[in-house]
Amino acid sequence: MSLVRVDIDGLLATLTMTNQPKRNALSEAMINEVLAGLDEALAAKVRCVILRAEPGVKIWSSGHDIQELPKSHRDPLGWSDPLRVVIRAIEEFPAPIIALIEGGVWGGACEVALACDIIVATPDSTFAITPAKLGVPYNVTGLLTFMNAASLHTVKEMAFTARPIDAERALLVGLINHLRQADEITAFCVEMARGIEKLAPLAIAVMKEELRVLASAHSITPRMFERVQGMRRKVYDSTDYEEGVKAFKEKRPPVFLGE
Ligand code: YXS
Repeated sequence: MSLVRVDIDGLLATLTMTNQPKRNALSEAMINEVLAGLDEALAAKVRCVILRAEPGVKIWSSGHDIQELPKSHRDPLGWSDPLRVVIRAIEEFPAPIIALIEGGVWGGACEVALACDIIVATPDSTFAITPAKLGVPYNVTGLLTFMNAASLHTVKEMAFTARPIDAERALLVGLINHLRQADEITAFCVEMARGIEKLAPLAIAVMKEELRVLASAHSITPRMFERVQGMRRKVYDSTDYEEGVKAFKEKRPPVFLGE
């Protein structure tokens, strides 16, 4: 069964995540289909992509597939982790990607949505940064995605409380571009895409890459990076990390002991 439907209509590609039984959890298989969809869109020389779930869903995506997180003693968000790969693919795709959001967006899926270029959401959408719920030491470039999408205080509140924020608050803090009702959001996003199609694709592609380079331009010395990586290792080696993943699998609240 395919996990992502790809529809190419002229210069617009729509990628629809279709694994509602697992709440569109970002498994390696799901991510590989998103990557294949982006490759198909690139080959078709599309000028805009819409990334969405099926209309009317309650959950856009429940984030990284927790069943695929390493049990312990291995970075859960290393360079080649599928979530990291798809974030980079979205950021480097040479045309705008519109995230059409309905329902809850959780954890790594929140980063996927925010890595897109334009975010349009329905009023029932929510956005949650969830590492603290699982004991996951989020990675530096992942946190930078969030920092580029909202103020530091907003990111800290979302990360330290792990509580979802609603679409109205997300619009207020600049996390999303537009709020649209469920019965008009698709037409709104398609209309925006059709407008982008009429503009100069080379100019847009180079501005997208310039903005990516500028947004990622933060000085961090090798010593600082190694120090942070060492701190992260203590977390993914911790019993708290193991407890977070285990509690989810056992469908119970985690008990974190800070060790
Ligand atoms: O019991 P079955 O086999 O039907 O499977 C259930 C869930 O286990 C499964 N599922 C997931 N499987 C793997 N990874 C997930 N992230 C995930 N989410 C859900 O899907 C089936 C239906 O789920 P259920 O019964 O809970 O649905 P619901 O409608 O009652 O609740 C939907 C959610 C999204 C509120 C609930 O599933 C949930 O809280 N999921 C986890 C959300 C979350 O914490 N995501 C963060 C994943 S870790 C991540 O993204 C990063 C590493 S980090 O944490 O650092 O941000």
